[in-house]
Amino acid sequence: MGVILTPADTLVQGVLGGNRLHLARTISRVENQEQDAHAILASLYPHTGHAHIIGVTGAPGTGKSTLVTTLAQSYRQAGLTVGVVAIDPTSPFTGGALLGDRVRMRALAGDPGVFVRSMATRGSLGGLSKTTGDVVTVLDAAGFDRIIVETVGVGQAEVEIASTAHTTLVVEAPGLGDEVQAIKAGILEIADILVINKADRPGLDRTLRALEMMLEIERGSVRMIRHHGQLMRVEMPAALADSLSEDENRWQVVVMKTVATGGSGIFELRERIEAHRTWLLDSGEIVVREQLRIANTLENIVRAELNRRILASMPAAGMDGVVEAIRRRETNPYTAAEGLLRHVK
Ligand SMILES: Nc1nc2c(ncn2[C@@H]2O[C@H](COP(=O)(O)OP(=O)(O)O)[C@@H](O)[C@H]2O)c(=O)[nH]1
Ligand SMILES: [Mg+2]
Repeated sequence: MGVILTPADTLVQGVLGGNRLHLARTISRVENQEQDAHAILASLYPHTGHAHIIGVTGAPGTGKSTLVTTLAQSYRQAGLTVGVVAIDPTSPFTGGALLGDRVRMRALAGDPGVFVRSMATRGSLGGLSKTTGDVVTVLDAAGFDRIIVETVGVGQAEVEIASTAHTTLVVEAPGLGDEVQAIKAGILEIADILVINKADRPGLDRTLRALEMMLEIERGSVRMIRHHGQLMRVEMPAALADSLSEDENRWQVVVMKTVATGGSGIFELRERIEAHRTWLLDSGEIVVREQLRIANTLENIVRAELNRRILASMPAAGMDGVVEAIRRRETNPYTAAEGLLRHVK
């Protein structure tokens, strides 16, 4: 409709040359999965691998967007450039938390060393949008030193962020009470740093104790055992616990306290993130994380492409016909699936 699209080559050159308008357009094109999106990403890919990617996840309202904003400002003070990707589930009532994020992150506007992109998950509950990894690729190619990805932690999403980021922050807030107790064990597996934000709020000590106890259990100095059906906390002799967690090369997950609105604890948090980055590089663990990231990316691309091909090769009413045939027991889902796959080119 009279819209002249910027050629892909121009966009790629623009992104690599630091043109913000071209960067924004490229991200839109990637996000909307336009036809030339893969070609653009393929051209940008050789220029990636520079950024350190920081995932920030946690329940809604824990102050993640505020924390990301303050953290980005802190990185700017240290002379580093920052790309931010904020992902929020779309709310059918307010049109999404995007508006709130934009307001929250307004403090970052006007700084050429920062680029903020808000994305909606379009229906799915929290988690990563399908194209989050691609947007990170674009920002990485654009040369940002740190890329911060904010996601709402809803079950599986927490695990997804860990395979996208180099360093994962899990954010809690005091006063969530039972919620802290209910944190799934999985969260400790993905957290490189635990953050209690809103440390100015009542209930800090209780939250801190709950998280530290979970960490102790993880470290092995405390064991939970079942005795006559009751869960009991048993302290191991310090020497035994020490010998079990003697491994000096292991990263120690700690709990950090922050007040994102006032800025306290932010410098220490930044230092801890940087310490994790240094540990990843020195220990060689960075290779493992990169392999995980790449395998995840590859799998997503293959799955999306297969999906597209299956849909494209299916006759318009094909699926309905097959479903009906299965309902009448003329065939079964297993044989029918084989048949559908045979048409995929
Ligand atoms: N008291 C206090 N409020 C905070 C703090 N950090 C964020 N908030 C407030 O908590 C609310 C939710 O923050 P937001 O960053 O949108 O949380 P998100 O949903 O996790 O992204 C906002 O009103 C913030 O101003 C903090 O450290 N202390
Ligand atoms: Mg938010």
